[in-house]
Amino acid sequence: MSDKAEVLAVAPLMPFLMESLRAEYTVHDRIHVSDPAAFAAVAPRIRAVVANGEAKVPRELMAQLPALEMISVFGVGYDGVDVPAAHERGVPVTNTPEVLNDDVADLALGLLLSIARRIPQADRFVREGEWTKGPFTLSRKVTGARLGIVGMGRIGQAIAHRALAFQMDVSYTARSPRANVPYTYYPDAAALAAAVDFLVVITPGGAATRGMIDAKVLQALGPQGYLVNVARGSVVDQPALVAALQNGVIAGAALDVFVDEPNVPAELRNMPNVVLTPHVGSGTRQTREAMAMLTFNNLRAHFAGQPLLTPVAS
Ligand code: 8YV
Repeated sequence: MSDKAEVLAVAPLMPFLMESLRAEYTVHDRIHVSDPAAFAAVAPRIRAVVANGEAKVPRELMAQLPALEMISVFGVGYDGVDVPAAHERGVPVTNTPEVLNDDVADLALGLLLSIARRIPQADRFVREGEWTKGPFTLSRKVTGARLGIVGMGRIGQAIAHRALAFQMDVSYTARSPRANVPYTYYPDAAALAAAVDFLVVITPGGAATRGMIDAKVLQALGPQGYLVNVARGSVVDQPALVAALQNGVIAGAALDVFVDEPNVPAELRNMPNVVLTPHVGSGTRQTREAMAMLTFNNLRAHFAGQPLLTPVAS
């Protein structure tokens, strides 16, 4: 038998990450789902789990892995991992912070511009020959508008920096005001929504933020307001959002994340005042390669007995 450490991949991983992993480890690719009998045979030997930002690593899965030593997440978000359960057993969890800040912030601004200026709709208008029949409808000015950011972590701050170039008036909500940022703080999402034209959501997923952007927040955002979500689908009450869009409670939404990815409700797909992207916030070649490297280097550090590069705190 090979002396390579055995690793379980619980999510589809980028080919370049898979290649590096296979060079150093014996990788079992999602066999816990596809082949329970094979999984039962190898489970006692699995020493590490590799996940992505969306994958579930519940306590029950960890309980089947008595030799588990670490969990390396390809993504900054780790809301699918039961971190307390891992830490109880002394199993560290790592993620890929920082390397994707620019891309996610770029996409947030791209989505904001897309929904305000109706860029995808304008593209369809030209392609479908509508221009020859008359002019495109007027859109919403971005420069100088009021931007509210839900979550003022590293990516929230990168979004704010970009918005300043558009002379936007930036405010935010977070669990508590941040000493190092110059923007106006609101204690909750509803108060923030009432004060802005664009509400951008970039807060971690998980139990603490589930359904945070609810009917009340959307009501506060109002009929001239736009929602942009580049965080997690779970942060927005999706049925409430559909109803708000259908009833003109808000003007529009641009969404990169959804509750049950890759399934997107037909109502959202059919609405004209919505822009949709398939969870591609970090989806550039450069950033995904950097994320893969960090995911891999965390594993490597662990197996070499060295300090982890980016462990998740308890
Ligand atoms: C995903 C993400 O990990 O970093 C995160 O939290 O949501 C993404 O970068 C990526 O889509 C891989 O699945």
